[in-house]
Parts: sequence; structure tokens; C-alpha cells
Amino acid sequence: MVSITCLMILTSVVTTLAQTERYISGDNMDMEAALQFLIEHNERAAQTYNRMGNARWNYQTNLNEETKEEMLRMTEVRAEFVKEAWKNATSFAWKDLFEGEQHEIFYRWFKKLSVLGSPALPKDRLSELNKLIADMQDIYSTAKVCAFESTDCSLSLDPDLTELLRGSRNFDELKHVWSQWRDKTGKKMKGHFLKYVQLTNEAARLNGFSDAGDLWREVYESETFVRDVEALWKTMEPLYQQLHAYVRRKLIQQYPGRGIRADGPIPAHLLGNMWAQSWGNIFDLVKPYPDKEFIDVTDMMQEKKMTPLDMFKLSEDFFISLGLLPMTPEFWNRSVIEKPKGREMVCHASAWNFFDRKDFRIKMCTKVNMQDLITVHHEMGHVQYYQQYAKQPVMFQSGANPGFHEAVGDVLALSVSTSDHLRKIGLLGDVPDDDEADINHQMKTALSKIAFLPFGYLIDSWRWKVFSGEIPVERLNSGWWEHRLKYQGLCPPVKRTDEDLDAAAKYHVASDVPYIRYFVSYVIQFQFHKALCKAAEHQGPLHKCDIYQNKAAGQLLRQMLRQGSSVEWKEAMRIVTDSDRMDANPLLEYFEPLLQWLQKQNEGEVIGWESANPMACP
Ligand code: X8Z
Ligand code: ZN
Repeated sequence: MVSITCLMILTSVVTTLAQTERYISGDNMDMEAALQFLIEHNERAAQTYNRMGNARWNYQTNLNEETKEEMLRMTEVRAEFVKEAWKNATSFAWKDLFEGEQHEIFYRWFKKLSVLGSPALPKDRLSELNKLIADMQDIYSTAKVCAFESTDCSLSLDPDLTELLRGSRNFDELKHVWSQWRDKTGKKMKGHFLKYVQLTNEAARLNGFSDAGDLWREVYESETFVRDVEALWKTMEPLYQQLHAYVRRKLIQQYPGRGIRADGPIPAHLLGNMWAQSWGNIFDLVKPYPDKEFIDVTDMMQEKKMTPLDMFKLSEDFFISLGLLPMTPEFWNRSVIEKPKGREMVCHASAWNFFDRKDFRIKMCTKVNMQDLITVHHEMGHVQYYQQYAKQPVMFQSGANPGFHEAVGDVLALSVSTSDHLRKIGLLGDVPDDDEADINHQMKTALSKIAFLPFGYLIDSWRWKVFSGEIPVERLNSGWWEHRLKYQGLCPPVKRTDEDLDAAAKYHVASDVPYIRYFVSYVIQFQFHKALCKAAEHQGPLHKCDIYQNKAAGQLLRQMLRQGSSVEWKEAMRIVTDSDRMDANPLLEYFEPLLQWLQKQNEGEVIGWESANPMACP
């Protein structure tokens, strides 16, 4: 008999399953054993993931040999645990064990347990894989480069290079750091990466998938996923190309005589960001109405002497205003929100769940500027999701799909960055709110949201092909630049070869983090924004909607968040949007005024780019 205490735990973890007892008290011993297993597994999983989380946290916030060793040791402990759980889970005939309402939830639970992942590898190969990933992350996070025409070789990505890419308008200086960063990261990891591809593929195949890309796509629970994302991209591509043509023209004006062609790709180092993934930092160069006053939010934040803590409090306030949860005391005590002195850390922002329902943290080397204010909301969105689904079984404590997890904070940030809201919180001066100001504002948003789309798509489009072998190992970098040219219309300012590995100069490639989640997020966040604005009874164009303080919108969002991954993402999406498909139309609707404006500006302009040598700018 399943004990009463266990039963209580089960009913509390599966809040929706009030009637479980009725099923267990029957004489189906297999079912009873299966439930007993789930209860025990859930408890041990929470403990194991908590210990793993702590070891990873200690390592990532203090990179050294000791913390690394402990982290790798814990990775082995976790792998053993996952393997044992997998063995136990697959010993049950779980597919036919349950009936009725219970079938769906327990089927889903067992299904998650029956995918083993990388622990399918023999022990020594698994250790090798984990060590490779840690080494790549180390190289990435501790890389230093030399300043332009200087002997100072101590520049780190965060904050030095990020700031330099943001502010410098010196073509040659930008080119220098752009190529240095790739020499000191991607190129150094080539050997690691090749072995990593082999081992992740081997693990995927041992799990019954055709390659690692196939395994990565499994969380999207859709046979048509690859086709769907391509179709979404095709719908949005014309808008991107309009933006690209307009920005290219402005860059030709800014950098005359530098060979940027009016019908060619844009050199990748001029867009205000190391990977040219978001272009907000060159707003000053492309501002549609330059004479129109546009008080820069960053200037305002710095003038007001805002601190990183202020930024986090501001973001928390927005969540609370919707009736969502405040951060826990553990969050405020244990998060690291500024770059510590005297030790190396992984500065790439991240949010952490420690699986004890109260310990959630953010690790971020926050700078006081608008972009980081948006990132703070992004990270807090992850934490809000963790908190909302904390009562679910551990196996359901994840996003409906990874794109959902990335979208939560961004949805709120879409409201935060409206001019009305920024004015409300004192971060935008009293500029007149007319059509010209509106287009200025839309341009600023498009530089981060629209410019990102092809980048969000191409990283995994490239990795899927690397995993499947469609891009052969001797053409990794050629394949990368073919994707950069095809989707983003970019070319490298310094000639590339297949000795380089420029994809691995990006955090998520060096750190084994799938990326298509961000593309999905950038599409569905506009679907969520539209649905929440409807719930808030917003009148007027979508880009002017601010859901601040609207409890109806908050309530709707909460209903979705608390499900975690206990339901299919299509069902989760239906809770908020009445639709169960990814749909680019809300995004297009949001940017409609800018699209109209761009089309007028670009009359007579070449839209798109002629084919070119992908490995060097003309
Ligand atoms: O990695 C992130 C977040 C952490 S999940 C800071 N983002 C992507 C990136 O920086 O490349 C957010 C947007 C895209
Ligand atoms: Zn994120």
C-alpha cells in the first residue's frame, strides 16, 4: 500500500490530481508501484538537482580548478541518478498503465523519464563530453584581448568589449576587436568542438534519435517544427530586409569609402554588438527623425544614478503590479547582480532554480543601461516561471517549451519599453508624442527585435546541419558564413578560413545551449503581448499597449505559467492566446507603422543583397 504521507506528497505535487487515491486503492499493484516510484523519484530528483545547481553555481560564479572539479563530480552523480531513474521508469509498462484523466499526466511524466540524454554514453565518454563543455565555457568566459594599437591585453568581453562595440565608431578599432575576439575564443575551441559534436551525436543515437539536432528538437513536440520555423522566418523576412536596406544606407553614410556596397551585405562589426544580433546601440546612426528630441533611456538611468539593484527592484515591481509573485528573500540574498572583483565568472546572464521552492537566483554582470534593464526583466521572467511552477513535480518544472521560458520576461519588457511607461517611471523626458516620435521609438525596438530574428534562426539552423553531417566537418566555418550571409545579409570584415570557428565565439555554442528557443520566443512573445493586451482591454495600436498594474492580464499569464511543462505547449498557448500555433502576425501588426515608413524610405533602394563571397566582405 502506498503510505498516506506519500499520497499526500503526490497529491500536493500533482495539484490537479485530487482523485489519485481512488485509483491507488484499487488492486492494481503495478500502478501502485509506479506511483510509489514517481513519488520517491520526485523527492530524490529535487535533492540531486539542488546539489547539482549549487555545484554549478559555485563554479560559474567563481571559475577555478577546484570549483570546476566539484562541478564535474556532481555532474557524474547526477548522471548516475538519471540513469537509475531511467532504468526504473522503463521497467514499467507505463504506456498502458493508467486510464482516463490520469493517463495523460502520468504518461507525460513517464515519457520524460524515459529519455535518458547524455548519460546514455559510457562513463568515460560522458566525462570526456562534460569536460569538453566546461573547457569551452572556460575559454569563452575568461578570454582576454588586446586593445587597438595598444599593449594592453586585458580586455574582457564583459564589460570592456561590449562597451567598446556599443560606443566606438572607429571602423578599424571595431574590426580589430571583432577579429581578436574570434581568435581568442572560437578558433581556440575548434578541436574541442569537433569532439563535442561526435560525442553529443553518439549520445543522441544511443537514445534512438538520428543525431543531436533531432534530440534537441524533441522538446517542441511537433513533427513539423523545422518546416514551421522556416515558414515563420519567410513571413518576417521582408520586414527584416527593409530594416537591413535602411541601416545599410545609413552605415554607408557613416563609413564612406569603406567599400560597403549599396546592394551588398553589411560588414558584421558595425552594428553595435559583437555578434550583430541586436542593433540597438547604433540607434544614433539610424534615427529616423534625428532632430526630434529622443531622450535616451540609458542617459536618463545614469543621470538618476540608478544602481543594478534599482533595476531589479523596478522589474520586480512590474511583476507584482500584475498580481504575480515577488522575489524570495533567498533570491535577494544569494543572487550575484554585479561582476565581482578578484575572480573570474561566467558573465553571460542566467536565472537559476534550486528546486526547493524558495531558492531562486540570477547571475548577471549588470551595467546601468537600457539594454541591461530589458535583460533584467528577461531574467526575472525566468525566475517568475520557476516560482509559478514550483509546486509541479520536478519533471514538469520547465517551460511549456524552451521558447516559452525565454518569452515571459520579454513580454513584460514590451510594456516597459513603451514611451508611456518609460515616461511614467521617469526614464523618458517630456518629449511630444507624435507620429515622428512614434517612428523613432519603433525603430529603436526593431533594432533589437527585428534585427535579432535571422540570428535567432541561423545558429541552430547551422548546428542542426553540423550535427546531421549536412555541413561536413571541414566546412564548419564556410557553412557558418553562408548562413550569416543568407539570413542576416552580413559579411566578415576580416577574411575567414575553415581554420576559424566563428560560431563558437558565441556563448551558447561554446556552452552547449540550444538557440532556436530565442527565435521561438521572439515570435510568440508578440502573440502573448497581444493576448494580454486584449485581456487588459487595451485600445489603440499594439505597440502602445502597457499592461502595467493590470490584474486580468497577470491572472491569464499566471494560469499558463503554473502549468510548467505538465501540458503540451500547444495547450499552454491556448490558455493565453486562443491559438495553438506559432504565429508571426502579432509581430507584424506591432511593427506595421515602421514597415510602412521603411518602404517609403527605401523606394529605389536595393532590397536584399547580391550573392557574394561569404568568407570576406567585398
Ligand atoms: O542568452 C540570453 C539571455 C539568457 S537566457 C541573456 N539571450 C540570448 C543571447 O544573449 O544571445 C537573450 C536574448 C538572446
Ligand atoms: Zn533567457
